[in-house]
Amino acid sequence: MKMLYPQLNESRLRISLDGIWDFKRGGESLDVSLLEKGFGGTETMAVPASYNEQKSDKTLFEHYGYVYYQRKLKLPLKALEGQRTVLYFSAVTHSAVVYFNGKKLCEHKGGFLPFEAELDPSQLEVENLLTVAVDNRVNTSTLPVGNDSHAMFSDGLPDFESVKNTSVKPKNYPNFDFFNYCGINRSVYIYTTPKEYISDITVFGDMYGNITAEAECFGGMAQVEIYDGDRMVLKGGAGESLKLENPVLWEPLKPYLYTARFVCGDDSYEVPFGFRSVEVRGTRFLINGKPFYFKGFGKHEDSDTHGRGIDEALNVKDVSLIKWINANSFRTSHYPYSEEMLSLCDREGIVVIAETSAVGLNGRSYASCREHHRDVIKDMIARDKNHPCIVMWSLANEPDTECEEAYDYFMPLYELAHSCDPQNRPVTTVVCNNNYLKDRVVSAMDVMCVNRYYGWYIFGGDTDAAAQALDNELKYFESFGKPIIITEYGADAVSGVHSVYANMFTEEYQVEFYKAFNSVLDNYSFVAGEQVWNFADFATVQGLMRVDGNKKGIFTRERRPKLAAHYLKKRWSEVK
Ligand code: GCB
Repeated sequence: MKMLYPQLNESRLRISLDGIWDFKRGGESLDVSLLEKGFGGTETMAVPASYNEQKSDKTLFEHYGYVYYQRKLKLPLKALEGQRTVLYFSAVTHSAVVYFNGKKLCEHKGGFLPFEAELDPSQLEVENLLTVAVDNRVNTSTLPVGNDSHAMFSDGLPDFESVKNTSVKPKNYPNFDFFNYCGINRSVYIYTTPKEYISDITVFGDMYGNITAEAECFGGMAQVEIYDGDRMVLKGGAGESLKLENPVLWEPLKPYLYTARFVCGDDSYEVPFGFRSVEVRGTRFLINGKPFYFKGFGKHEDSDTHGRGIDEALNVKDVSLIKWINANSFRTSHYPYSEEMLSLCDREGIVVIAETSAVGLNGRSYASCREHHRDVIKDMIARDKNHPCIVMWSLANEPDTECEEAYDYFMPLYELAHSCDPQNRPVTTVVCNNNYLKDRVVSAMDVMCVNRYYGWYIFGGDTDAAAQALDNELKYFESFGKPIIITEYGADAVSGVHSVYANMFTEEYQVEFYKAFNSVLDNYSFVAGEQVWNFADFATVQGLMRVDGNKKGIFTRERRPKLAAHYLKKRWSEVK
């Protein structure tokens, strides 16, 4: 779905619908009457944010199935007269059914990308009712992927079925390691455009000053003006070839942005953009013709109370910590992050690998996810194609790439991503197979992205064995003649737990683990980056492997540094 982020400017109005909405818990089937008629006796719920932790209530925390949001809204009908009026959701997790004044407006599957629907002027009243049903269930056809049940310890239990049928409540079994925070996680807007309007924009520059500036404009031809600050430096028809002599380049940690202003009839829209080129040449990842070494993190959108809801102050804080620790990049593990975060990274010069929500894919989900996976790739690239901060697309995290279907599943997606991206950025799939010799996908990607947990899940507590295992694996991957990025490696460290023996779960072990890994990485010139797992501690499902969440953070969930933060800060001030 092509759409532009709602913008307030001289041609467009933008009305925020964020705030406290009415809320009602539902069950496993959709109750259409709640959407048609609205509901009374309601709970309050903040939008945007996940609903799970907004109340001190375990049943809401663990809710399974639908919830309903509603709000009344008064609209300035005079101001909307003659305009196109659109309702825009930045992200509803994982799927939404939207009604406006009792009539179905739209529905959307996928919890991390925007969707919108035009409001019919004849349907607009001064006082309107907006109702939204949100489903948090994950299964083998959703991204991220869910399982039907937990087989693990129930196998072989003689009376398992009777316990299951009587006491086990229906719940999600995520096939991914982050808490399934759901709800209206990002902002909701009503915006207007003139009737003749710009529906899509492509704009970027390369390191030589060539500009691609195109606009889809209903009912006319668009013009484009390029600004350096307040100064107009170029002007032409959208789609014409434009070139700026000696542009200031967008560089990692030294960003420079120009603005492209598109005009079509009465409509206008501005996009900040940068001049930068990305290329994979041999074993190097080049940004603006120079080798770039990724230093940074896999992250999450995760925080106390907000859950996975957008938190702009936290985004600013995280970027400042990324700079404090001398890193330069992160991956949007394991789903597309908010547009606000990407715009921030454009401004701050943080390099981003943008990932889809395809996490937890296995042979079973390949058949049921294919079409949705294609939609997510198309929609993510349509939304994010202009951002200079994004230098690579990741199709998935840790799918089963040993199984027979894997190659035939991923290669069409790889081609699709390339064909959707006007900048033709490199495309990867992040893998983590136990037997790397059997991987059918990673070496076919532009960059090999590998997650590795030697010293934790394999050879836990033994950094010498971990280093040797990593060394063996890197020798194997070196033969492909492509760059490799270690996109995850890490050890849980419970903040405040120390030991002179550097045992697992202590802050000391986390440091020893990174020292061992990094000493191996430093021996291989085809290693194009190290992104540690994870930036900060984060919430997960309960389980034997998790101590109140995943503690592989270099920072705590509150963003306080662990010992390893000081070690990495020093290393990253010295390395490459
Ligand atoms: C992984 C996953 C990540 C997990 C991490 C871990 O391989 O990609 O989602 O959180 O391992 O800590 O187990």
